[in-house]
Amino acid sequence: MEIITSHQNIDFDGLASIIAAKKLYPKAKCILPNTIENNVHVFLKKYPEIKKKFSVLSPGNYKKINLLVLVDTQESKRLGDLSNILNNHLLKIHLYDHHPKEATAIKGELEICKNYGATITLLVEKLKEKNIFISPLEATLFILGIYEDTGSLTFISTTSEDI
Ligand SMILES: [Mn+2]
Repeated sequence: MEIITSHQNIDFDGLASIIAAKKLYPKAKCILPNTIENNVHVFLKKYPEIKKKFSVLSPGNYKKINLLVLVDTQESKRLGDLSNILNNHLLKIHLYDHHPKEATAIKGELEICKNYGATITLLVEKLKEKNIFISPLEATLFILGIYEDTGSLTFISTTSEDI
């Protein structure tokens, strides 16, 4: 089983990045962390078509996971209970993240990490490279991720790519 997930207390960049990564990994199941920021919760209530893209993963199925696509974090301590799957030596990990790499970072077979203002910016780059269609609602969610993580393009971490 392939899964795509993000950090606990998921924010709009995490949510947007999961939805974008699903377009690169169509067979993977999207998994929400068990804690969600309130504004993301409100968004998911308002847009059930996004909410329905997510599956529920029970700990009983952790052993079946052979690919973890992790977006907007590289830290096992931000995964909560799901960090247990990292003990599986056969697990492959693909990372997409914009945070500076810490010594404690998870190692991935594939690491797409750039110091952009938001992770969704680097995933949108990938979607554009592959000419993958982005719907108006997806574009709205993606821009929410960029706006939240860059303080509406005002934070010093904002890059021209985010704009
Ligand atoms: Mn982020």
